[in-house]
Amino acid sequence: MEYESLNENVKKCQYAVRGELYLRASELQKEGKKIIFTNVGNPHAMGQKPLTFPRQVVALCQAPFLLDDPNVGMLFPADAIARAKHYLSLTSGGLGAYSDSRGLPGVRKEVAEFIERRDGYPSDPELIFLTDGASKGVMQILNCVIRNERDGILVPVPQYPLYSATISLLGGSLVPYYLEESENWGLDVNNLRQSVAQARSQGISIRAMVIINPGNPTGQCLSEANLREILEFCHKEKLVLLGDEVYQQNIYQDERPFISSRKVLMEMGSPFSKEVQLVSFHTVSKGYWGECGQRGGYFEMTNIPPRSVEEIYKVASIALSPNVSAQIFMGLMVNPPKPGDISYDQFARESKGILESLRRKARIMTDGFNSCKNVVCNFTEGAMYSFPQIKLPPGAIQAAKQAGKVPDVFYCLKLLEATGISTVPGSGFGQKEGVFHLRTTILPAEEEMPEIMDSFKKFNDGFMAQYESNFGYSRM
Ligand code: DCS
Repeated sequence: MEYESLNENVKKCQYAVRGELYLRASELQKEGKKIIFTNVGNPHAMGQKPLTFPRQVVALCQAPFLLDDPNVGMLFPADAIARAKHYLSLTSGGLGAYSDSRGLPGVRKEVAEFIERRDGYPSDPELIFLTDGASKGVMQILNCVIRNERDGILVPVPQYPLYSATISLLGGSLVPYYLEESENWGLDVNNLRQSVAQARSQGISIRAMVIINPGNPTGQCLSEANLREILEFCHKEKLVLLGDEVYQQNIYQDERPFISSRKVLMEMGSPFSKEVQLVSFHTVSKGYWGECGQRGGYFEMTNIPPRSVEEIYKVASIALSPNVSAQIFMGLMVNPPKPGDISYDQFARESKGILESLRRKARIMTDGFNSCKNVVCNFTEGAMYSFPQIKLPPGAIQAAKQAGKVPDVFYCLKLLEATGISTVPGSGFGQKEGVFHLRTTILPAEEEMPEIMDSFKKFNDGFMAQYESNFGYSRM
């Protein structure tokens, strides 16, 4: 496998979340420097404790002999024991056996029931596939859609690089549509139309459109009206809508609660509800679960023709089976303890504690960034990130050029060296020309937050003073 002979798509593909900044941070950590990793939305790595109930259930499923121990009731609550028995009964030989390639039918039924409760419209378990994290689902679907480099996928910019990386890996074309920073990262359908017209003039046929709601890295929550416009657009242009809804539990304001694309689609009625093809993604990695390492996810298909569903099933079969323990996490996520259950109070206390802390941290971060010189930041309405714009003085851009670095990479490297804060440069998510950002997660421990923001401010304001001149700024 000589480097020269590798698949060119592999060489082209970039994934900034684990890019140059991450590598440098890992090096510094090895040298003994304290690093605050805010580059990945990985809550447990930042100290978040697992929710007790799901871990009890999965522990029992992993060690079923405990269920035969006469003392099991002293260690585990009765509802966790009952739930472990329930999930084991859904498997064909416990966690060590492959499941159906689409996932355990019993868990897919629980997911369908969750979707129905959430949206008020029935969902069909046959159209739900369980996956190893949402990432695998996105890759499977893009793999089915992209035929060649003339197939375009509309992707929001800034976007989460899973999309750009997978599209390059599969040899398709990413067609960007820009989110409006001055409109709180809203989506303007006129921008979409422009992007489509431009791509078509270059011979690209647009096949699908991605929305990330709530947004990564931008944190915005799409309004119902906006989702309607998007669905109408997909209907008119005959695009499959890929609704990345992995942050649906991560909402930090009350004006725009999460609303699923599917609910809006169903409410639009015929012909939209019967014709728009939609695939929605979810995961156990986010929300107040944050179980990234378990690798559990699902996608649900709406209006995808049965023959295409069959083909997607065939492709899923090549990987045999998604992780079975992760499927159980998914079952638990969509069917958590209910009021009156023995474990309910603890579960509610733990999950509420995590979400409330995230909400406070979103505020502390945004306010912290906005108090810094030449930094402006929209409030994190949802998801797990803050995405401040850094108005770099010409002197800094010049210095970056001399160092052979993209300006935001230069800034983030300096920040890392000075403070140990490891971020992702905005260019990794796609940027308008001449505008610079960085992304941090809002995940560091709440008690460490004021110190982190102080240290950021000290670095930033010093950096600006060092490079400032009177020639204007990078901001358009
Ligand atoms: N979609 C979005 C928008 C994401 O942000 C992520 C993960 C995923 C899908 C995939 O998650 P799972 O495969 O774990 O279900 N977000 C990455 C990020 O930006 N930081 O951490 C991981």
